[in-house]
Amino acid sequence: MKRYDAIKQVVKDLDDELIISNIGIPSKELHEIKESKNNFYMLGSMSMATPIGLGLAMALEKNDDPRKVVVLDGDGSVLMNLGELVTLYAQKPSRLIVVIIDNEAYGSTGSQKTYSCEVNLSDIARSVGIREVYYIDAREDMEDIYDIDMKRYIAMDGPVVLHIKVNAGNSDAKNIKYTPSKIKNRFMKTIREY
Ligand SMILES: Cc1ncc(C[n+]2csc(CCOP(=O)(O)OP(=O)(O)O)c2C)c(N)n1
Repeated sequence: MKRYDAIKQVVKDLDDELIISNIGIPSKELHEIKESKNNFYMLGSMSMATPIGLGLAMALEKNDDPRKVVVLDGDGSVLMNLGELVTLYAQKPSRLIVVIIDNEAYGSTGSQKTYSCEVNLSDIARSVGIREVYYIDAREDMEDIYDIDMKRYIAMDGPVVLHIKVNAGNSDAKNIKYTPSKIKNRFMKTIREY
């Protein structure tokens, strides 16, 4: 499967979880698959989806807000900011699930290859000490076989890293219908609503 189907699998069972999606086409695909006030479409800052999710998860925990945060990140972005895995380990955000959708490419900018074909991002996450690291190879086109049980990962004490290997390729998802400030303000309202 490709990124689009992986996102579909990941979000199908989500309910009140807050979603931070990666820059570029992943955010457009989430917008098309499951538009929601719980989504923060991160438009401008490559490598910042996980750090934003980390800060949010830590704030929720501090405020006794039980909601979980799901980050939809990409291999190129994680590779560009590998230190975020160390920070995840050190901060231990119990309400954070980072889903790395690994297409071995900078998919949003033309699918140039990344080094995730050379290094294993799960191994890197484990090597810094993160305990809950799961790997799914979903590269074959067998969507029904790769039924991703997100409820299982949501129920765990974080940080959880779910690394999903997919085939490269973008859908023709449309542009997000909201301005960046609308996306931010709507999401901030959702955070405060609890
Ligand atoms: C600092 C910086 N470098 C490059 C870009 C251009 N850029 C935007 S998205 C992207 C690819 C992101 O790749 P990945 O995180 O693997 O996600 P994918 O699109 O493959 O799902 C690039 C290179 C940027 N926005 N910021």
